[in-house]
Amino acid sequence: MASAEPSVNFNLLHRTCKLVVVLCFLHISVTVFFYVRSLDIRFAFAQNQQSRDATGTVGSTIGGTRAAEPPPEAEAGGEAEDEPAAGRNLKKCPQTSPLLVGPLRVDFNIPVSLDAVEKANPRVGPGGRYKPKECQALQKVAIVIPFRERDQHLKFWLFYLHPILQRQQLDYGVYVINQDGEETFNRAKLLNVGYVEAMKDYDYDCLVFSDVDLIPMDDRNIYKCFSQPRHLSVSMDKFGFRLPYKQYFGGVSSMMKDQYLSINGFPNDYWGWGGEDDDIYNRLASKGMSISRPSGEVGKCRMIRHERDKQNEPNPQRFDRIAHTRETMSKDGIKSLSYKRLSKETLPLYTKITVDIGKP
Ligand code: UDH
Ligand code: NGS
Repeated sequence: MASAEPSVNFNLLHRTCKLVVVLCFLHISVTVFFYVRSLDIRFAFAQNQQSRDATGTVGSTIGGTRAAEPPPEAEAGGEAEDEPAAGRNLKKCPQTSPLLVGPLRVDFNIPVSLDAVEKANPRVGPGGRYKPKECQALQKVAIVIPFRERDQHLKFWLFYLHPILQRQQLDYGVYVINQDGEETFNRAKLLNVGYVEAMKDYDYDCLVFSDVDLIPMDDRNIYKCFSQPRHLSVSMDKFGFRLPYKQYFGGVSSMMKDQYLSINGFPNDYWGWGGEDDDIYNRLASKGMSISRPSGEVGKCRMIRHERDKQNEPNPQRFDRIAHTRETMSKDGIKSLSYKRLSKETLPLYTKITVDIGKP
């Protein structure tokens, strides 16, 4: 008996020590894992706020100033007129931009000021216009945002999207279509106005329609047009990074000018929330078009959380209307659009067009 006791104690001690070593190992592994992951995220975040030229030179724009940059006026981005890029003997940009960085961190808890966004994007010209100086962009893209009283969301949109769009080597302009007054909101009609107003500025061949509160989480999700209409916001955080239903066409979408015109644009008669995106889907389907989409991985995006806006209650007529798209689409659309433009402001990061679009 006397000789058994120390051996029991020793076994116990030995097991306890083993357990402590295993726990320490686990603790260190978890710490290292999260540390490495945070480095990844920080790196991706930094990348999003950088723009690179075609030679691969990186100019950091965090916090504003950029080293060794030519002054903004020497850049091609600010030109409002259709300057012949071919005349400058520029080669076409490649199908896949070499400047893309892939997944991005998107965080809405950081302070963003328009001044800082402006400083961080010196190549973006008045009205939110840009075109690459290193090559001739493959498409001229008008980005149209329906808008009313979402200034905080717009700041985030500009902060995240300008660096992304430049890395995508697009020739683009940003159009914020601001609904004047207090009447019920009408998203699709504002998008039609955006089409008309953007075309007055430049010979755009592609339209991207984006809600102001949606930010892509991967710059490989190219804000351009494809041989079929494109749905870009396919994998939203609020839907658990899934498509809510197969026909869903809301959030961010793109269409070539001729695709848009072939469906008579969008309906003007959806006042309030819901259904207008389903009507657009019905229009496209009725003309035999299909929807092109990026993969779920590339199409990930975040929505800025918000409450329902004033004067944008669910539209009780929406179900009836989407049941009759085929009958109504030839009468209600871009051909029958009427509105009054109240102002056009060519601001440093976007063009703001304020309109009276009437009421239901
Ligand atoms: N929009 C405005 N101002 C408005 C209403 C809409 O700018 O007053 C624009 C904006 O670009 C927005 C888009 O129209 O991203 C789509 O409108 P929405 O915000 O009504 O659509 P969403 O599906 O929200 O984002 C629906 C209400 C969610 C309520 C959630 C309550 N927790
Ligand atoms: C559908 C709406 C769409 C809307 C989608 C997602 O039910 O307009 O939900 O809405 N269609 C109808 O109501 C007929 S969301 O969850 O983003 O608010 O886009």
